[in-house]
Amino acid sequence: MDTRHILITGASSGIGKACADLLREGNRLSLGARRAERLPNLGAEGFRQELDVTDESSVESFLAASDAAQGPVDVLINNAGLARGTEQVANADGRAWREMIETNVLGVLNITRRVLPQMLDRGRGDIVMIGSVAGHEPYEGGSVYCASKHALRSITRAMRYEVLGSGVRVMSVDPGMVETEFSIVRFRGNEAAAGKVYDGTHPLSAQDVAECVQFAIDRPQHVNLDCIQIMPTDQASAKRVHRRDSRS
Ligand code: NDP
Ligand code: 8X3
Repeated sequence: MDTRHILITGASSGIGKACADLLREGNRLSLGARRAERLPNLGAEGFRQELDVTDESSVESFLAASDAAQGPVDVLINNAGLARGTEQVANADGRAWREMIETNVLGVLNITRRVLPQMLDRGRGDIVMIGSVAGHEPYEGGSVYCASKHALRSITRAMRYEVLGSGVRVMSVDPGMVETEFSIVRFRGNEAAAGKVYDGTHPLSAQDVAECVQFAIDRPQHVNLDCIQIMPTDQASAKRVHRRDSRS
């Protein structure tokens, strides 16, 4: 088989789902998320199964089944992630802190640790992290989400050093504001508050980000796109956003 086996975490929504839609043609996909019923149906060509990246036994059973169905992973897209809440440290919720660290940091490590050894043995493989502008600059009300994405950036860099000379590529796509379910999750289901994030501005679409992922993994083997930072034209930093007709 000369098609690639691409594993996408968090493929039930947003950027992960857009990656699945864009990359399904000509590749063998494995898709995971907790809401398995929302994973795109790829028919006989693809593999999909419930996956909770924070749960080591879920990661283990997902990878055992996807390996049996599709063979070793050629490309791992570490996309599953979330922000929960906008509270400042003085009045934040410790469960939300744990959820963000367990998903955005430990979740990525759980799955990467299982996939990377096979890539090293085979002398090839791509790992793409979905980072964030929040991994480059902290902002108030986002201390732990930003810390999780800063941690991810450090892990990505350290891994780049660790795999140097092996043929494995480690890349990161770090977007600014993307209109997905991200803000609905962050505002705990309050769709009105989530909608205000995008009021009067033109955010990125999930497909804009997926296209960067596709570009990165389609470069020739000797090219490693270490970090692609992508922002809406209307956004110059995490909190500096141009709004035309803000209703907020
Ligand atoms: P969405 O909320 O639309 O998608 C998040 C995805 O992550 C869902 O498919 C969700 O699936 C999955 N997920 C969350 N927790 C887990 C878990 N424990 N195990 C497996 N899957 C999980 O948001 P986005 O598409 O925007 O977010 C994708 C990534 O992009 C995240 O890492 C986010 O931090 C990052 N990002 C987003 C930006 C934005 O503005 N939207 C900007 C910069 C980065 P399910 O709930 O079914 O498990
Ligand atoms: C999501 C983008 O600006 O909300 O990572 O941190 S932001």
